[in-house]
Amino acid sequence: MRATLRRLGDVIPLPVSVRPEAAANFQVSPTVAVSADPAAAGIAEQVAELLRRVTGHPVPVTEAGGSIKILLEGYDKNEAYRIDVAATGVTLRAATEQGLFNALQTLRQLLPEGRADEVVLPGGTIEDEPRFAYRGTMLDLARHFFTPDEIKSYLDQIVQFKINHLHLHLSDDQGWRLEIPGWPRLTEVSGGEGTGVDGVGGGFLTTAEYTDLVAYAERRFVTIVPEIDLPGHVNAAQVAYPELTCDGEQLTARTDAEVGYSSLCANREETYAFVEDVIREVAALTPGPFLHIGGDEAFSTPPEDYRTFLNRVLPMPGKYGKRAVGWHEMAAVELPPSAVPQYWRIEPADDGVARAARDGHQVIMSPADRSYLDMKYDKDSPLGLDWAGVVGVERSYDWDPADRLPGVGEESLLGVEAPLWSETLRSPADVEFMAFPRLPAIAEIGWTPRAARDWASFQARVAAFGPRWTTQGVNFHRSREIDWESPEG
Ligand code: TNX
Repeated sequence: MRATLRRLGDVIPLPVSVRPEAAANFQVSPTVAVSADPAAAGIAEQVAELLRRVTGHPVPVTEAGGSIKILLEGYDKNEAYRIDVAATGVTLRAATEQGLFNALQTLRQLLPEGRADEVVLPGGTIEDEPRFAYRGTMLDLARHFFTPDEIKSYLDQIVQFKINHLHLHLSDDQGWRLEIPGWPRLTEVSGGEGTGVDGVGGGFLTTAEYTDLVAYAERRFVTIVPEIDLPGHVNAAQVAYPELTCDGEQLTARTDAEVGYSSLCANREETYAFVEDVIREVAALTPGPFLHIGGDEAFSTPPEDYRTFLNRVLPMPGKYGKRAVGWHEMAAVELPPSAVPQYWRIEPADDGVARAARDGHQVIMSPADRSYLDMKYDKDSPLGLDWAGVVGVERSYDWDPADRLPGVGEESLLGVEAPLWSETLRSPADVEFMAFPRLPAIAEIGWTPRAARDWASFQARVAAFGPRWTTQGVNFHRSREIDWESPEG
């Protein structure tokens, strides 16, 4: 089949600078080869593999002489890259492998997704770098567990949009999803079958599986951000260890979707011994800089106890070499300097987050009425919740994190994250349905300069992903807000 030639700027997220040059289109010939600096051999092999898949040509990787060149040079910024497409060849340049990996994602979108008889890359130059360092999404493994292979497959999907952080919500009232050395009952009792919402599903990651997953993510330049939700959302932990309640009573397992009824006991030393063990073990298993301690919806923790608890616990990630991230309720106390509040509510202002920003804290922006991937698209959505309203594709795109909260401007933002809670989800296809096409919208908000963003342009570019996702076998919501392209070929 003859694939349609894409335009140089038909990429999500939209690159910072796109200079097309029609006379410079590059025809990928049967003798195409990839040449790379030895230090970029890994990326070169991935570029070659991409071209093999699309063209069917052998595409060898050589040290010199190939018409596709991969160079580790120029740019001092970690994630920046440049692509030059000329009639005679293509060059990918970046100072780091991560920058080259970003270039590879752009290149992939400029090519057809499936096999094509004639493959032409649009001529010209792309220069690109992200607006924010943190562009994330979150999977809730507690309400519904997803296996390591399912998480890896989601990782492979999200990196296409230059998402570089995957936050894993690993514990909640229903289940505990990460093995913790010294506390075996957490996963033996609260990680098994039937511990998902409505008693559906269950499971947990062994430390070996988690380590393997983190390494898999690292090879794709994705930082895993593990979350242990404290001091609320802890019923699963307390069922496994009754000594984590205030009076030692044996609680019963719960698989309903209520929130706010459980709490650790702020006035018992056992609480802090447990929490410190968990934070130390999770920190030891996690190479990335962040450790998320939750802090949300602690409705059954008296406010004074909440502050006591956080004042004891917030320094712990730092003690084990990590930056504490927490849902923005944690801004009720004075935060350690490196701590990052994550705003998740729908209100137009928040005093705690504004104060944290004024004190120099970086903030992650995840307003539920814009960035929550678990909200229904519209009232007819078969999956999802609607407590923050319905969130269509335009609604998820057409906002800006730098004017979401008074006192929290561009310079206070670490970035954006799109959380996906899994109360109503049962399968990877459900995850994909909720994430696509809204996650690409959030990815573009996190990457593309604000002034360059435009809903009509996004609408047109995301339309090409209909056939792409179909070819990839990835589910998505065929939103009527998008005029989806017909299948490739
Ligand atoms: C609120 S967002 C929660 C979660 C729920 C979610 C559902 C947040 C920090 N807490 O416990 O799963 O709403 O949208």
